[in-house]
Amino acid sequence: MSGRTAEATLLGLGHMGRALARTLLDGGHDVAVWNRTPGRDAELVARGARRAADVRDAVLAAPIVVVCLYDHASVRATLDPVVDDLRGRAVVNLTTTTLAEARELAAWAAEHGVRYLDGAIMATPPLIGAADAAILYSGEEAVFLQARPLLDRWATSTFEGEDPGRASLLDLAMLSAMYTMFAGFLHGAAMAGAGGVDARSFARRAAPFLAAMTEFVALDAEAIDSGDYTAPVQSLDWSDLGHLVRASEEQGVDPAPIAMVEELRRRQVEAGHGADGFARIYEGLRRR
Ligand code: FVH
Repeated sequence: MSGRTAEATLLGLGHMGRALARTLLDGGHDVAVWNRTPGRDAELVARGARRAADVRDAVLAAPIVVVCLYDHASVRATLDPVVDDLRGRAVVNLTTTTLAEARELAAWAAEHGVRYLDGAIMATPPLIGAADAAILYSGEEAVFLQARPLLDRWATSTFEGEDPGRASLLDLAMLSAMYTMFAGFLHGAAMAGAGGVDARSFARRAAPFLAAMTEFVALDAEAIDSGDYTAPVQSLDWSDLGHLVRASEEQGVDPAPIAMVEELRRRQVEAGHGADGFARIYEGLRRR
């Protein structure tokens, strides 16, 4: 690779890594790239990326090393052998990790004189560079500020604080909410399908309904933060979901998603909170 220093290096050219590199190159940035399996950089090199011969070559190419690998283990497997070369450089890790994994990586980085920023991508590869893409960051603010001209090419960049685990925490909490909602949609689609309604027709009705219901998220949050679960509309006693479980079973549809919600409701009722609102379920879920 040429002796000139690139602005950033990108380690990991999977679907997301390629989208990140492509967006930087299209924005006129000087980027070095590396991937474990050769051959995934062809399109990027054609756009002007510098091909690194190996991880060490890649790390030495730039002061900012962006990491977008499969998981925490692959990050450690890739960075451990070049830790001495990383000293004094900034690592921006966009690989999905848990809060504990992000903190562990930050501690590892600090121990070796590596500056560390953790990132959580709230977008799919085609959305990188688009207006509604968002990436959350936490860790060393100085790294966030240094890398910001690059970060802002990808998405709206938000710094969430110095705890390196914060971005991961928010990411996985939001994904938990999203996947549970999608499982609910799929269960509804299975019920509707068993009654002869195709999924597209169901989705046309469900999507605006679900969007309207998100208004209640803020009300639930108020109840949680204040600890006042007084039922604003309907109580847990009133919200018995047994009929939804029964309706699902009658149609031969696995009631697992709605049965799980009913179980959470029932536990609160049995604990004596039947007069409270639905948000009370939070108390049964939260860490003691
Ligand atoms: N794709 C998405 O929609 C999501 C959106 C939210 C954030 N995620 C996270 O981004 C990380 C990378 O995801 P990806 O979509 O690029 O994933 P893949 O296309 O599967 O590419 C994985 C890359 O990781 C490399 N890799 C895997 N194991 C190792 C290892 N032990 N050592 C070195 N590199 C490794 C793999 O290399 P190769 O298989 O081509 O050799 C790919 O470059 C991820 O954390 C998502 O949760 C994306």
